Amino acid sequence: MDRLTTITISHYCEKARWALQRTHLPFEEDGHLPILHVPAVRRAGGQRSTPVLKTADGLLKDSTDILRWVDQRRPGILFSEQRGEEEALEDRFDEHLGPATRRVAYFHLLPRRALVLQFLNTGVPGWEVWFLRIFFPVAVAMMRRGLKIDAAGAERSLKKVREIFGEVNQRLSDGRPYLCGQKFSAADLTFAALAAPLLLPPEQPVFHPTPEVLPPAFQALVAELRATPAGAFGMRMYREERTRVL
Ligand SMILES: N[C@@H](CCC(=O)N[C@@H](CS)C(=O)NCC(=O)O)C(=O)O
Repeated sequence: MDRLTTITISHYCEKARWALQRTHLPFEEDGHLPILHVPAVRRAGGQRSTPVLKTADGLLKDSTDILRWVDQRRPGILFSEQRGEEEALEDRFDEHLGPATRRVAYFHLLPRRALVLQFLNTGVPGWEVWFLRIFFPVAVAMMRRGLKIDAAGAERSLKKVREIFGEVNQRLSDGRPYLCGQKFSAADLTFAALAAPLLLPPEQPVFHPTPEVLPPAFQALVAELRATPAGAFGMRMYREERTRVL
C-alpha cells in the first residue's frame, strides 16, 4: 500500500492527507514528531521535508506533487477547468501562508510544554512522545532556531497571514462559495489546511485544541481570524468538506 510519511501535526501533511482521503485513495500513514521524523523520511527515500508519499510509481516529496499525483488517479476532484487559477492559489498559500501560520502558532505554543505534549502525541510512536518529554527544551530550541521562531519573526509572519486573509476576503466578497467559483478545489483545500494552525477547526484530525486551553493572546488571535470572511470560510471548508469522500 502507498505510504505517507508525515510529521502528523504538520499542516502540509494535513493537506496531502486530506487530498488522499477525499479521493478515497488507500494509504497508510507513518507519522512522527518534528525532528524525530528525519530517520523515517530518509528511510522512505526523502531528505528531511514531509510529507513524502511512497507509491508504486515512485516517490513524491512535496505536498503539491502529491496533489498532482492524486489528480492523475482521480481526475476532476481537486482541479477543474480553472486549473491555472487553482494552481496559482495553491502555490501562493504554500509559499506564503503555510510558513507564516506555522511560525505564529509555534511562537504561541512552544512555551506551553503541557499543551504541546498533549496535542503532539496523535498517531506517532509512543517512544517518540517519551523522548520529547525528556528532551523538550532541546527540541524546542532546535525548532526555534530551524524555523526562526521569535517575536520579530512572529510579528512579520502575522502581517503576512493578515495580507493573505485580506486577499481571500476580497475574493469571497462577491458571494462565491469557493475560492475559484462554484466548485471545491485544491485551492480551497490548501487554504483551509494551511490556515488551520491559527483557526483550529474541530474537524482537523490531529491538532484541534479548543481555544479556551490556549494562552490568552493566541485565543484572541484565533477569535479575530475566525471572525473574518476568510477565517469563516476556512472553518466552513473543514465543517462541510473535510470528511467528504468522492
Ligand atoms: N513545500 C513543501 C513544504 C513542506 C514543509 O514545510 N514541511 C515541514 C513540516 S510543516 C517539514 O517537514 N519540516 C521538517 C524539516 O524540514 O526538517 C510541501 O508542500 O510539501
